[in-house]
Amino acid sequence: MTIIIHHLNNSRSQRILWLLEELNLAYEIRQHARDAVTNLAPEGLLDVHPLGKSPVIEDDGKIIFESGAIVEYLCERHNGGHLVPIRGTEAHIRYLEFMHFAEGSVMTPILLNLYTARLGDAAAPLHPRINQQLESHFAFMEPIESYRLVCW
Ligand SMILES: N[C@@H](CCC(=O)N[C@@H](CS)C(=O)NCC(=O)O)C(=O)O
Repeated sequence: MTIIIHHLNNSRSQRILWLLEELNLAYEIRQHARDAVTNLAPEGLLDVHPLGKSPVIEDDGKIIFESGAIVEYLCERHNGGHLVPIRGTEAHIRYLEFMHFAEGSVMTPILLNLYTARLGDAAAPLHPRINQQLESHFAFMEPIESYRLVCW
């Protein structure tokens, strides 16, 4: 059965499109366009999930939300085992760390940066801390040779 992905432009849904391509799966895109003024998702997404957020997929009668959960589900259900390190290995620990790092850590300064940009000068006192956090998180994500040797 074809997987349906509810895709919102400029969103985390891009992660799921990438994975669907990596796994060579058949899928259908239901496009949802951000409002040109508010940049928010259209109300139609509320018909798919109560939070009205993307990504959401439909597969085999199931509706699945939350990008990290969708990634794990697709790998487990649709032959993505080669992308998931074996449990109990160092590589699997790194996999878990970065699976949660995306939403649990790095997204906080990214979103603070986006939202405070709308406040203009009122947000100026917050910028040094937000910038420092953005820099440290992105530097951390860069592949460091010694770290890679230990992990992969
Ligand atoms: N933690 C969720 C976040 C979902 C989320 O916030 N999606 C954003 C796009 S990246 C969205 O739909 N925003 C539209 C809105 O809030 O109106 C995930 O990883 O799927």
